[in-house]
Amino acid sequence: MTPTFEDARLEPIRQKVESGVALNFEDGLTLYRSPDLLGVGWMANLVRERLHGDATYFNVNRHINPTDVCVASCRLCAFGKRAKDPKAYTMSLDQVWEVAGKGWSEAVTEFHIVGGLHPELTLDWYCQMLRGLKERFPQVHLKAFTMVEIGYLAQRAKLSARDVLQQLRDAGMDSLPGGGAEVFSERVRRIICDHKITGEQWLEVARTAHQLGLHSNCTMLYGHIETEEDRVDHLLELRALQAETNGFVTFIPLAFHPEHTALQHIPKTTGFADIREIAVSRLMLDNIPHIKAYWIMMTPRIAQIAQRFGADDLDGTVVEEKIYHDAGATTSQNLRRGELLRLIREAGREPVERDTLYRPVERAENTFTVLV
Ligand code: V47
Repeated sequence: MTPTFEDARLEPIRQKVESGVALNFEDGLTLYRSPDLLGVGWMANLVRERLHGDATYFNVNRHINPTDVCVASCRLCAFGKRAKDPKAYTMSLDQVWEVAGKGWSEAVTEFHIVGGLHPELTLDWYCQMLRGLKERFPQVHLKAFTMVEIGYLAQRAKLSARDVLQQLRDAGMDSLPGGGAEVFSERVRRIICDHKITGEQWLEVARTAHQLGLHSNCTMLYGHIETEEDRVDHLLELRALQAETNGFVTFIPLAFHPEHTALQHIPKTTGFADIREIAVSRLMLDNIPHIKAYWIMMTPRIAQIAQRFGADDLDGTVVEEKIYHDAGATTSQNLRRGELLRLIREAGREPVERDTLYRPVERAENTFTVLV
């Protein structure tokens, strides 16, 4: 049954959504500005169910952050530290491999590996790290390094991003996470992350990775100094690259957490804004298969509701998350598998455990099989 929307401006958008026509810049702004969250969410849910039915995906993963030493000093970040900071840490290769082994009882299918832009760790060090992980955990998918880390490694090694990606892939990198995209607007980047690669460079590294056959995720950091126009532009840039490469698997909207950052005067996002962001991204990114409600960032409560507003993925068990917790996230550092199942079933969705590339995973005790 089609409801009557409170906001009549949504009607022409509904017609486009129902007939599968891509939404434009103006539509994006209308979706951001309409107070009719239920109307926006109804359309996003339609697209979500068209693509995935009742399935909500999750995975059992572990985050590994080998170092928080970072040359970039981004205002948005509470994680990165200067090398001289007494609180900074850098793991040895043995420590990375040891940390990876903790939590093995849950039989993780993915290591999500990201870290600071360390001025001394070499490309060879990272390749050894990957090879060591593959030797010890051959079944585990290595989703590693943001486009920003790839750009920095290329600059330091005086190689092209393509060469760096190829060396890392040969050493065991299976795909790339979506971080570091922030908002592509130059004006915004100058203020929140002026030492990072530009938006254009982020997209170029992603293009190259996809051309090499590597899949990646993509993100947008919202709720700081960006405008609604900046957000729509960002989503449209991602959609355009996806039309070219088809390499993005999942989009993850990331709410800015201001605590302990240089932007701590900015208020936190609200539940309304977080849910709207999920819905608008589902509607604008019609060619990206999955929209993730990252519970660490949104809280399990909001992530659960997001399953009825466009999201089809809750990420995973995420053992030991650091980036959001350094920025004041109050969520637990991990969710057991059983708790994720409850969040999904209670929302009337069907839990599907997946691997990184969304192949279903079947479990027996502490082992798993990826069904191909
Ligand atoms: O790159 C950093 C953002 C990202 C803050 O690909 C912050 O599956 C909010 O990319 N407040 C890391 N955000 C997280 C990320 C991610 C998470 C889950 C899944 C995937 C995936 C990727 O978090 C960073 C940056 O964009 N970030 N500091 C902060 N204070």
